Amino acid sequence: MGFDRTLVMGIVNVTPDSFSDGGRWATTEAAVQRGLRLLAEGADILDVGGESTRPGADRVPVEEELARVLPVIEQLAAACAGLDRPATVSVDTMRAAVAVQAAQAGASIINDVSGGLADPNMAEAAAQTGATYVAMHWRGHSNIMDDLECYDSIVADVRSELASRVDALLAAGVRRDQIVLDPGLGFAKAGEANWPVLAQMESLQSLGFPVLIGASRKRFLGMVVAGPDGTPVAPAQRDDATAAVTALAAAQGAWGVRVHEVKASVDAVKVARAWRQAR
Ligand code: PMM
Repeated sequence: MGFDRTLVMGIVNVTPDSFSDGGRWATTEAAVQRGLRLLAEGADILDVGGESTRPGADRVPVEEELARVLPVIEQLAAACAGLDRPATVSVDTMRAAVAVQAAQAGASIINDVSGGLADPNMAEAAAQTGATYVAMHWRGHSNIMDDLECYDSIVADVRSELASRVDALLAAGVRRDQIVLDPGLGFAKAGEANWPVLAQMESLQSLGFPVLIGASRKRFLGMVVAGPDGTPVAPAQRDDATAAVTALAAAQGAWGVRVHEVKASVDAVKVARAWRQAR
């Protein structure tokens, strides 16, 4: 997709247990309605996921994941095609089989939080579909990721681990122009550790690929806007902080931001664009 401004990816979690909106859009109909609402608010991409990656989550059987995402993708892809502006659907999955079937159902982006590490067939699936492929920084599944937070230098380590993923993807036949990188905020990264990754985004951008940022409602944002007693605010009260990250990420030239509430981020992108153009 075009890159003259930061794209806003709206989250459509078809899951009963995601950390910030679990259960709210768990049926096909509710998820489709949610996606249509986000499109009306200006989303460029609808990211449909059927497996929660919240810390501690267990895996969902593949049949269950397919049953959750495919009908939603089909309907939302049709809705995108009927718009008078470009918009598209992505599938948030770590499974090659789900990625391939989602692409057949109309998804044009594969958003893999494991960067190809969770499923040995994923790189080949990405190559075969030709879809845009988001490779996120990841060290292990949600049930163990809190134990994998050991870094020499978090910014340099994320960059070099993603560079290795890029090498593996290219070797499997994925084209360079398919690849988008994501530092994986909150994934094997606790609280404060996320800030240097965000603030030094240019380190990741220097690999030469578009960068997607997924800060929306994450705990480190809840901590930064916490009240005097230091208790993080609840996920649904982190949207203003999320929009602030969108503005900063867009000003820094991020390819996209993945967010729960689209409207504020669409406006934040416009602000950042006007700001950049006036420089
Ligand atoms: N975060 C979550 C899920 N999918 N995908 C990408 N590319 N980047 C992210 O940071 C990311 C993701 C977890 O958040 P959610 O449970 O609110 O969807």
